[in-house]
Amino acid sequence: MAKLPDTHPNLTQLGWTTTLQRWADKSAHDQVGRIGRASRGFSVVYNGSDAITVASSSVRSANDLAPATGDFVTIVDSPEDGPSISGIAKRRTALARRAPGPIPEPQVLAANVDDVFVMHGLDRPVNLRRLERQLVIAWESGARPFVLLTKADEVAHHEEAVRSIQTVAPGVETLAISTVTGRNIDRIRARFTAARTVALIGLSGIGKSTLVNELSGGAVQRTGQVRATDKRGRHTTVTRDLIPLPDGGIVIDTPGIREVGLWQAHVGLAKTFPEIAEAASECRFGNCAHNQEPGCAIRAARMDGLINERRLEHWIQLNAELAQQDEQLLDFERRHESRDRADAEHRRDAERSNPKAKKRSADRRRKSGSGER
Ligand SMILES: Nc1nc2c(ncn2[C@@H]2O[C@H](COP(=O)(O)OP(=O)(O)O)[C@@H](O)[C@H]2O)c(=O)[nH]1
Ligand SMILES: [Mg+2]
Ligand SMILES: [Zn+2]
Repeated sequence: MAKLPDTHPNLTQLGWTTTLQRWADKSAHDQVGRIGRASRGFSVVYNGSDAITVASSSVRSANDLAPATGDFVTIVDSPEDGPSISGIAKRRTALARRAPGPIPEPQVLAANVDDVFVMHGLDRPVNLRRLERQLVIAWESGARPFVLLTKADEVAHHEEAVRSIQTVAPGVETLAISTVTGRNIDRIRARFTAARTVALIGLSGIGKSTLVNELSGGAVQRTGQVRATDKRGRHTTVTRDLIPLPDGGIVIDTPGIREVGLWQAHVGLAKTFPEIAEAASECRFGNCAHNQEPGCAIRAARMDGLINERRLEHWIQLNAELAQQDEQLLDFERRHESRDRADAEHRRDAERSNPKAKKRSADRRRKSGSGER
């Protein structure tokens, strides 16, 4: 696993604030910091002078909140077990997707980010449906999305590509960039003021880590060749890493994600499809299916040519996906409530009768390593 860069930003440069300090002071702690990389057993935390490794499992069992890259945390030092995360501050924003797998749960890709750069390579056709999904999770996070079209040096008509993307991403600033020619890199750099945090998302092989290296003026992230045959990148970046930049600002690099599952993203959906959401809000019936219902504002807008058919179709699908997720969650909660209660009682009983069991299971978790899948 690649090492996190050897920079030592102070707490303010990491985004620590007086509000966070007041939150931290509510409970006993030995250190505070920001998570640079979160893994199941252990996390790397920037504590204002160093990057230290701390156990992250204790909070998970305490309140079932898994630490994520970008989280602000309190840390307690134990002479026996070393440092561990004792608290996670409420997230100002959280970029999350539905975790891959059968269980309906979120996976936080980056916490407390200001901007999300949704990146696509111009060396292949932009997958509009993927772009729309990425924009939904980006808007839902509470951060501000941007679209970056990378490798502008590889195509002749990148301004045309930018214009066509603007119809898919209304209200989202879209830029064609190149780390080869330096195109628009200054404008990107200008976003990184003070402790502003930017997360990069997109498929692997599109130049996320190359941009990080360009911004940080060194080879902090490994980059990979793209296979010529299918234009797929190899996953050179395997963890979500927070990288403080030498001139201020913070970037979070992520491994390429193919599957952009939405997680409870009704707000993000409306912000990604504003023209459709607005029309839908004017339908006579709240549960309008936008087919043959009287007073359907979507149908009216379609007839006036105000709504793009492809976008409407995707919006309907994503809406259905979210509605289905709401159902699934309700159902899941109902079925698991009783089981969770029984599990918790069982755990408490076991720990009461054998206090060492708690420590042993923590040790085991530590030994089982911290690699992220
Ligand atoms: N032509 C061109 N190639 C680039 C550019 N940015 C990155 N690359 C190449 O794209 C490949 C994948 O880059 P990488 O940063 O590892 O992609 P990541 O998987 O998104 O992090 C590498 O071979 C880079 O050299 C660019 O602006 N122009
Ligand atoms: Mg990478
Ligand atoms: Zn309608």
